[in-house]
Amino acid sequence: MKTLSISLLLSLFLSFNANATGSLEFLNARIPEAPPGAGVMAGYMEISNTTSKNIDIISVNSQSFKMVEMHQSKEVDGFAKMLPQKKLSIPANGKLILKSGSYHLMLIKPEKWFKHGDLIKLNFTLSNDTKISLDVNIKKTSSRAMKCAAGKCGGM
Ligand SMILES: [Cu+2]
Repeated sequence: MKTLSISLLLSLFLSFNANATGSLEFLNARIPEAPPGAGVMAGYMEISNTTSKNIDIISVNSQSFKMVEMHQSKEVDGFAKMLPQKKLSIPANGKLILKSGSYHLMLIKPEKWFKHGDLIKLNFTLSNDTKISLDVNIKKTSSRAMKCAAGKCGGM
């Protein structure tokens, strides 16, 4: 039963440490502010895997949004498209960067208008049965970045 108690301890530890969990580390997480009434917002961040095993993010949700999807922006036949992803894979001892024109979180139907300085809690479920909560700031940004946040720009 030694394994069990260690994983219990680990999950206690995880629940108090949003940013450094001993498995995934989140850097520079931000959600660009969108105009009032915008139906979607985007989440960007750098996710590092500090373990020697690949880790997948298998779902993301937030109380502040109706739905959170994992997307990849890609040019298909000359058009910028967003392809829904079933998971985001972070390689062992590697990282995945969520940014405009690439992988990102698509935050769908905000419950209200969120503006600069607001804090959004994102809940990640990982392939290793771990859950991580992360507080992410809404950040004011340029109009181009805002368009990108709404998925209306190509690769950048
Ligand atoms: Cu998207």
